[in-house]
Amino acid sequence: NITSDSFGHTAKKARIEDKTDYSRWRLHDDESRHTWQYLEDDEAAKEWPQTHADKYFLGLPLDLPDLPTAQNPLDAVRNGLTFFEKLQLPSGHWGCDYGGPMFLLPGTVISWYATKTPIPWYYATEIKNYLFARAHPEDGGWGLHIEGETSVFGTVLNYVTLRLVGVDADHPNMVKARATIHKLGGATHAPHWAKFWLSVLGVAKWDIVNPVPPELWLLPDWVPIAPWRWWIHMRQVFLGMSYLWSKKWQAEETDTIRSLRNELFVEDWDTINWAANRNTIHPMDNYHPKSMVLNTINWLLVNVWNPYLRTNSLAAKAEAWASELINMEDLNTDYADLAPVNAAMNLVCCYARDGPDAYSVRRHQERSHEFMWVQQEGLLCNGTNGVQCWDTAFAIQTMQDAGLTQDPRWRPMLMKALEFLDRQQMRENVKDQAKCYRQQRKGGWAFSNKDQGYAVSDCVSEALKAVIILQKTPGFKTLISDQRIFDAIDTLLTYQNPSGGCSSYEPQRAGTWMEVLNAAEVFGNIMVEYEYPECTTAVVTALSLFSKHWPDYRSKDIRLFVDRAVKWIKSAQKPHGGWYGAWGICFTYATMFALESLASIGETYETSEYSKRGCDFLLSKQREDGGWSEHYKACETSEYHEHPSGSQVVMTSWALIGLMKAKYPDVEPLKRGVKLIMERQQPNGEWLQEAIEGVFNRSCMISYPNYKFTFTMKALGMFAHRYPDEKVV
Ligand code: LAN
Repeated sequence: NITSDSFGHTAKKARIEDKTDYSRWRLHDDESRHTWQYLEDDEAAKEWPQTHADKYFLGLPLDLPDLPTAQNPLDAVRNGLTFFEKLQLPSGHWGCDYGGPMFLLPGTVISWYATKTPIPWYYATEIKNYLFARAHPEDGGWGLHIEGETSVFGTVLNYVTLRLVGVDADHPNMVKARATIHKLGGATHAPHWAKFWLSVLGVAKWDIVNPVPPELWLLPDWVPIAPWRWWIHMRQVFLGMSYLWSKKWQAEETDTIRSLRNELFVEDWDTINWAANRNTIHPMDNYHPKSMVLNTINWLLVNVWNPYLRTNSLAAKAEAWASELINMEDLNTDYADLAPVNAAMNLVCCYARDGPDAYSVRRHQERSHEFMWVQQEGLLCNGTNGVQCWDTAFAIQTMQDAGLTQDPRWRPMLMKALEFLDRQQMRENVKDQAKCYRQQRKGGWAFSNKDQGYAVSDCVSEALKAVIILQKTPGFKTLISDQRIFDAIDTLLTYQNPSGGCSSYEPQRAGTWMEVLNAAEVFGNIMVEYEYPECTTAVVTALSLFSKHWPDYRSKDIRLFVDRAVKWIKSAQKPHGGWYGAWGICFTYATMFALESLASIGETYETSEYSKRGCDFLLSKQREDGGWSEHYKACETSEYHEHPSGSQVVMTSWALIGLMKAKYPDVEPLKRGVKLIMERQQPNGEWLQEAIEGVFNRSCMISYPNYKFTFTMKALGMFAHRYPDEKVV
């Protein structure tokens, strides 16, 4: 029955309902490959009951009994763990909604539509519900991320998404959103990536897209701007984009696409001068205006290179090499791909290249479901295929900080977590690593899971620390041999930059001047790797912990590495005493890490000027109620901003952890923070979701829902451990 599919294109009207029955959703955990299943069949639903985790993620009542009121911080940790334990998934890890960015679901839905990937009515329905719930009440628009102000990027792409899944153009919410799009100047004012997706759909013409020439992939490796030197996310996005741009590939025209041409523009579609609008952009979307250099290059590409110099055979050669690189990315990840952005593009590339019935297309389609997540508002697209290794590593470390790893009460939970990390370690480098420009990864861990397979300096470090902690705790098996731990160390030691600092996926391959080629407009700092206090600290602390247990293995390399890394940390301190955070909001997050780095070489509040200034910075931001409350604006502006809604538990925990790492001597401010965290704990042991926690590329926020458990418990646990006799309540 074709009417039950949304994207067969033969169906007249796709099925879409008011809502789905939330008691039918189940999260399927296949060794950390997450897919949400909707059990329409009553028998099947009875045989597979909802777990606490399912209900929690879906926002359904858990009906858990109240726990005895915590009398001290350690009791609060135990209560928190009693709750958090229920969220551990069958394969041993923790997962969660990893939403926030508002451009991921559109990319995925457009890629499904363009490749005629059917989606069931319950997907269409909950995508609609999620986007309606997230539209800004005043203007019906969407921003770059869930807390961001309305932008053309967010509003155009999410409007298109709603129309594709079957929402009528005359639905009141759509009328309102459309008015906002028109007020902002229409879709001609959208940034590069939106123009790209609209052209793939055929809602815009390719002439409106600034050039994405695959020929760049043909540049010899020594050329300073060669794409292999770019930040991995940018070059993987550029890859698929360049292939489709070169082909000027377009989806089959449908009624909806024809209608969108009339809905999204202020001008009459047939009269739009596409090429003249390549650089049109609304100020709201122009976080990183294009450089003069890039504008000049684009002009030359459009007016000289493309019409006069670009031969068919050169284009074909470039497309062929791009296609091979796409293939390598797909095969190295079993079509999971680095993140949902390049996964969506690669799906369309495979469809264009291999045809609708190809295995490559089918496998992409299957794996795209692993990015989807259902929560109380509806269905969204996660930033990656999950947070598995990352959040599990923090959960384990929290137990250590609270001194609870030996408590038999938590043994089964921790054992399962350790077994998970054991199975998720990447035992080999990727095939033909050098050819596809990949970084060594043997012995490492990914942020999500080993299917995705990209080692990240801090993900390797946090997981390694977690493994060492448990394997050195009496009562735990040694699952990961010394040799496998040495493999992780060898890989970690490749991550240092000449400055001493560490970046994320790879050491830097070019200078930050490459940012002049940043064409995305909506993001900052995307073109190359930077050094990050977060990543640098994670590596420093992992190496230090390792050296305590294996003092002889590469001891000189490690000493040198740590020494240079901490020197870099010092050099990155801002005049106000804090550090800028790239992956969490913002100064509070990074200052916590930097203080830990300093402490790892014995520099603390009383012995080090750097540490003292870091602590003073944090203390100067403590609020009346004892908490901290940095706002995401800090990431955009590089200046501390207070959150208008007041103290946040995660932020408060980060500040407390930093202060305690630095051995800040006065217990009073710490007690006030601890008290706030304890007061916010619910009778069943949980903490409620507050403001968004994470960030990338300076402008886009992303949710880390498990932080309200792992970091709160870490702060409370550390406090309990250090001040066992202090009375807080
Ligand atoms: C992530 C998620 C995890 C994050 C940490 C481990 C927390 C960080 O310390 C290092 C960088 C890393 C791995 C990271 C990099 C960028 C990611 C993958 C993300 C923020 C999640 C989503 C984001 C990705 C770039 C989203 C797609 C957007 C593009 C601009 C391509």
